[in-house]
Amino acid sequence: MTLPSGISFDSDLRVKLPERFNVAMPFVDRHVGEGRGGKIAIRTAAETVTYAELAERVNRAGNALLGAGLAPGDRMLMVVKDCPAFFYLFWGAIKAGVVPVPPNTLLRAADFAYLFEDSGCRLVVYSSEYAREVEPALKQVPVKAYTVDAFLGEMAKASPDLEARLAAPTDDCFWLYSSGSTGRPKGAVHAHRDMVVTSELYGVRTLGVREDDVSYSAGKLFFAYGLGNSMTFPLWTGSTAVLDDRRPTPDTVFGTIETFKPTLYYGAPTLYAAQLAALGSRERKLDSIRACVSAAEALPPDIFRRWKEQTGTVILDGIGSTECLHIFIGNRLDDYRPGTSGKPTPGYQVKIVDENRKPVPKGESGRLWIRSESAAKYYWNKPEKTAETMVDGWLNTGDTYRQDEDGYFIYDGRSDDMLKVGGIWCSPVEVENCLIAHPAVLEAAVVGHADENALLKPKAFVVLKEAGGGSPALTNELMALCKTTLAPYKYPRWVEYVEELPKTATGKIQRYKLRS
Ligand code: 3UK
Repeated sequence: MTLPSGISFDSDLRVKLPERFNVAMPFVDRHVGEGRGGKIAIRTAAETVTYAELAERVNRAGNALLGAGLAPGDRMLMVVKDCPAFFYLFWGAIKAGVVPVPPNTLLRAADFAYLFEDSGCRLVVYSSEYAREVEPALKQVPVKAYTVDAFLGEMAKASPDLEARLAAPTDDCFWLYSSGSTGRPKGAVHAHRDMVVTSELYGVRTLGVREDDVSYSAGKLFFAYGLGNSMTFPLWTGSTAVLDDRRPTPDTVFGTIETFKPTLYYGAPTLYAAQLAALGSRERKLDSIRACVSAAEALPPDIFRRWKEQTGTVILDGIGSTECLHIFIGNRLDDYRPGTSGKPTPGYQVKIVDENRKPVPKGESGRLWIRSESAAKYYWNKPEKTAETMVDGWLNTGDTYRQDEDGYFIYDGRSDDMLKVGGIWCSPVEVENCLIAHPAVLEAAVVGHADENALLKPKAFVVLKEAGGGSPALTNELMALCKTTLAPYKYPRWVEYVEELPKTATGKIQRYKLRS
């Protein structure tokens, strides 16, 4: 399909956009005019939504937001499961000039309260499934709020016509929150052009997404990964997205694939490993899929090999981030190497540098920096973090990488202590703080430990107040404490009782000494 009118990429793959612009126009509005009004944009187990219906509901949503008193530039926090209303809210906000902020839906009340405050949002819209955590947060930080069902009611009363509010391509458009090892999540502020860049340079030109594709992502829409996979790439190409709001398990994922026959499937290593285990006991029909993608953590080459053996399909590993918005180094169907993240996405500049920010000789390990037109502009309210991470147009990924002799990029781990658990960030400090809240615990250190699939999960080293008190019963108690206090995926899968923790002279825990 040709690029939307007024949009082009030059020979260096820099994007050219109209000076006054609203990104909802190429993603949502243009399809009706281009003859795709009757085409299905979204499929779920409960409904289908055509491009014409989508465009109208986006307008109604934008009008309902303005009707609720929001003004251009105001933030709207949307704690919404994977369902068509996610699209209406996100694009309706953007078209009306309101800034949508979709956080991780798995957070707890205290996290939500922080986000309400930090974002200064004027409205919260939430799926009723999350009421248990969102409503207590709303009591703590009062903000006007609707459930998604109530908002759909407002949309029904609103006008189906909405003039797009024009902006510059580099004006603030939407935010995504990203976490760090200490401190609170940071709102990464993205501009209108960023989704155009990722959809064309990774979606179309790297992965080859096209109009007849059906995309299904196990990674949810609130991740930058799922947001691209299930929403921006399908809308950019006028193709179809399949949404499923259930927690992904091998059963739900295989069931969805068999029912909706996607051509593109997007997962993460932990899920691929669980799917492989489940394939051992039951055959599944997966032949609609022409490409699988993996991101969020490194894909062990053994999972690549077994998946290819059992399904005949390759898994294309790629590294992306909330800050870069989507995959900036990735494998491709016509050029892949298992055990690597592949090569830079066309149009993305990449450098591996030492601690003085000087490029390292090829083959040596160093810190990975990226320069691209899809990078977040800044972190909301966090000038020091912005200055640390975003320097002269380059973005510090926090990852350690090296290049092999053929130019493929090999992941060497994080440069900080952060863990990816099932593809989602987990701060060791947060888990340690939870463990320390137990009356028997003096100190704790949490690190990543490889499970049977070579994927990292949290492991806790615990010093007790009274020596010799470690028991299986206490271990169960500590695990249960973490499961109920934190987002449940963060609980330590192993607890080891030790006499003391390795520390620096200044008392900082040396987590790297505990990794094995
Ligand atoms: C790690 C990987 C090795 C890496 C993401 C695709 O994961 C995404 O965004 P996040 O902000 O995390 C970013 C960090 O996760 N990582 C991601 N993918 C890989 N490490 N191999 C990989 N393939 O530490 C990176 O800095 O949650 C993934 C698309 C959009 C995304 N936002």
